[in-house]
Amino acid sequence: MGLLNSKNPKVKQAHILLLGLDSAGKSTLLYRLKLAETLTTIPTIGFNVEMVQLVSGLTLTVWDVGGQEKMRTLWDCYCENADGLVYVVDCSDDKQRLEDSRREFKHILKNEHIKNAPVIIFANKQDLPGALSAEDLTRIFKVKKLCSDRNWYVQPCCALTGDGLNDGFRKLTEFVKSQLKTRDTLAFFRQK
Ligand SMILES: Nc1nc2c(ncn2[C@@H]2O[C@H](COP(=O)(O)OP(=O)(O)OP(=O)(O)O)[C@@H](O)[C@H]2O)c(=O)[nH]1
Ligand SMILES: [Mg+2]
Repeated sequence: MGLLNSKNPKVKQAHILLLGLDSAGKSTLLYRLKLAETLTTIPTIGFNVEMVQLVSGLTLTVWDVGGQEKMRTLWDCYCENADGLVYVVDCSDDKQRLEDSRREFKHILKNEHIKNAPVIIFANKQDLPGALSAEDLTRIFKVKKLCSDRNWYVQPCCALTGDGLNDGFRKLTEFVKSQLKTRDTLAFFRQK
């Protein structure tokens, strides 16, 4: 993956929360990004945490939290310290599941800890016939309205092949760096 590089000296750290319904493709995406391999996943009970180094100089600690219904009630507990949210949607899901995903997305955006945190939505499983496009997902999820208080981007992808992942994480890096810069500047002036 073009973004991966373990030798960049100007490393900054960021915590990223990776959410989405069960079977959206979160763990597949995470391991594709980290290892450039497609791993056979099993449903995540609890969470996976992985560090991923990007060429941009940013090291991401990615928290991949299980998306099954009973686990979604715990998502809020993972928001503290998150510098960015990556939300994965299975674009081949039926209407009801897409509505469930939209509802959960709307809910998590209200969490105080990630109030202004940037959001990347991965419109996943674009390889499947009839998959919802990134444009339609943006419209159906009302992303423009829900994310009016933060930086956001909707990236079509296929986590199985890795298509679209670099572009989405490049955008995330851009947003997170700008967020961290603002935070550093504020902290500097508070110390004065
Ligand atoms: N066709 C297709 N299948 C995918 C893609 N991404 C993931 N999958 C498949 O979707 C299934 C679920 O993927 P996971 O990565 O385990 O999903 P998850 O979001 O981590 O699910 P939980 O851990 O239960 O929350 C697996 O069979 C993956 O191989 C994709 O882009 N295209
Ligand atoms: Mg998983």
